[in-house]
This record gives sequence, structure tokens and C-alpha cells, in this order.
Amino acid sequence: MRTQRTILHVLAAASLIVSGTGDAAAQAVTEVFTNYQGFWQSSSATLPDDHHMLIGFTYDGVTYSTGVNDQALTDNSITFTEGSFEALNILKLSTTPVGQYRIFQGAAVDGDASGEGTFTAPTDSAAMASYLTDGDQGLDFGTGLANIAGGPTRVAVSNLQSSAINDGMPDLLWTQMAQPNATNDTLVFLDESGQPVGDSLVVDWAGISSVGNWSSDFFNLDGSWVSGPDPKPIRVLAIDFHDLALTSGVIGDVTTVEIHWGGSSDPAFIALNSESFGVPCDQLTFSGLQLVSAASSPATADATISPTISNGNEPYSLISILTGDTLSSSEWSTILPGRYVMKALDNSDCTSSNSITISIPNRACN
Ligand SMILES: [Ca+2]
Ligand SMILES: [Ca+2]
Ligand SMILES: [Ca+2]
Repeated sequence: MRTQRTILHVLAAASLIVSGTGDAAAQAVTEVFTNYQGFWQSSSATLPDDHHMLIGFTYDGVTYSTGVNDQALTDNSITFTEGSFEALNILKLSTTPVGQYRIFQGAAVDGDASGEGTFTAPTDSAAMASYLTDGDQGLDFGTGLANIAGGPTRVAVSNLQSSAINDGMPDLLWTQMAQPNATNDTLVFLDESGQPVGDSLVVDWAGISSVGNWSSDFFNLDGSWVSGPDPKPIRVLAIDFHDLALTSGVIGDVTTVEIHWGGSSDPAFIALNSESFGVPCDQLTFSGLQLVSAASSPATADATISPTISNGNEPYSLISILTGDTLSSSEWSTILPGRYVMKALDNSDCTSSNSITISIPNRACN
């Protein structure tokens, strides 16, 4: 381990910017795109000072959209791969003042772009956490928290997709919106017993390159003024499941992500790739199974059925609970006459809690 960390630190001078407890190597995003004044990119000299949403980012030479406003990327001649990102749903954060724990927002949000305007302090822990989940898909780049009190925050996650491991596309984005210092943050996945799955990822923000700057106000937790407008650097870390040593053998055990705030983290949000995290199985709804047309004879597999399935991870299938046979949607028109008891199955291997019985006649017997 000692040797490996030494190697990591040598490589940090080039491009590797994070060390994990394994051979993890998350990487810095090199440009971000937002909808500030319609369209903004971080290499621009303009410093955003208002609410604005992350609409895209460049990682490893590829620009991905977040799904907030793909059209704005297109309209500005940005070539991109479509993506779908949303803020990690952090529900509560401490409201206890400690150190320089503060709220930040774009310098113009308070109504005075050049100084102190009107600001109302968050009233409870849910309102505090909302600075990391506000805006379209939770991706407001112009709001966040500085120097979050050290300690863990746990958030439930569901159905991590093994196909997302080491596929080149980030599974998490972690933002850092002010000056970093030497205090590291840590991210780790946990199973239902609270035990780690894979490795921890230790983030040394000072080793990650800034992509640009923005203009921010800072407020104490009681709402009192601190400073602004302050130019602050933007850093975004792209993380793949592989960086946490998740494998197809263990990824199904993950139920929780734990962020351990080092005490000087300044995020606008932590985002999930929606396609890397599935919908919880208990939302899969199997509400109907209709006969569309009977089979033409007792031995002909040409009956057609049509299930009603929703809220799961498409594409959907059916599974016969009597035979275990799985029927993809292309096979819903190739059914032999008979009696079937079916459950719905989604792409994350979730099955519906209910089953529906259907009897398929053949036209020869009618
Ligand atoms: Ca202001
Ligand atoms: Ca935010
Ligand atoms: Ca991935």
C-alpha cells in the first residue's frame, strides 16, 4: 500500500489526481457547461453570479450532457454524448455553526451583485441540504455549502448497474466550488449491514485542476453576511464505479453511499448518473396482462399478449413463475396456447411483487 500511494503521488503531477485505498483513479472534469445567461462554458472569462444549471461536462476528451438542456449545447455547436444526471438526494445536513461552515450562492442571487442583498437563513436541516439538491435535476451550480461540518452523510441508492463499471462514462460527479485545502473527503459504498463494498475513494481536492471561476456570496448559517462578490474556482471530479473497486460480483450488494465530509468541502452538489443507478425494485408495477389475439391452432405459437408494466428499468420482460421462462417484448407475439402465471421483470432483474394469470385460447377450438 505504501508503495502504491507513492506511485500515485508521483503520477498526480501528470493527470492522476485522486488516491483510493485500492488502485482507484477518478479523474478531473476538464470543462463544464451551464445555462448561465442561456449558455456558459468554464473556459470563458465571464464569472457566473446567479442560479445556473450544469448542462454538460467534458471528461477524458468526451463531452456528456446532463439532460437539463441538451438543446443549449446543440445550439452552441458543442458535440456531446447524451447523458442523464441528477443530484444525490441528500435529505439533511447539520445546521450547527462550526468553523467556517457557510452557505454560498451566486453573488447576484441576493439582489445585489456587488455586495450584501437580502438573504434568509435556512430554517432546518432539510433546508440546509436543499442547497445541494436545488434546481433542475438538483444541478444548481450557483448554490451550495462551504466547509460542511466533518462527518458522514449516508444516502440510500438502488440497483447499481454492473454494465456501468469501467465503461468510460462517469457514474458520479462531485463538485468543489471554493478554495480547497488539505483536508480530504471520502466516498464509500455500503451494503445493508453498513459494511463497505469495494474500496473507499479519498479525494484530495488540492490535487485537482480548476476548470474556471465563478462569483459568489457567502453567508453564515444564521443568515448574517460574510463576504461577496468573491471569485472562486470550480473543480469537478468524475468517478466511475471501477474507481471504488466495485465489480459485477459485489455491486448488487450496495444499498447506500456514504460521504465522509473532511470539514472543508465546498460542494454545489454531488450528482449521480441516472443510468448507472436503477429505480428501486419496489416501484416496479405490473398492473395488467391482456390477450391481444388468440393462437391460430393448439400447436401454433402465434398468440399475442400485451402487459402493462411501469416504474422499472426498461426494457421490460415477463417471467413465467411456473417454468422460469423469460419472455422479452419481441416474444409477446409468439405465445403458445395455454395457461400462464407471469411476473414482470425489468432490466435490473427486479421482479414485480404480484403475478397475473392469463389463459390463451386457440381459434381452432372456438
Ligand atoms: Ca450579493
Ligand atoms: Ca446547489
Ligand atoms: Ca461508468
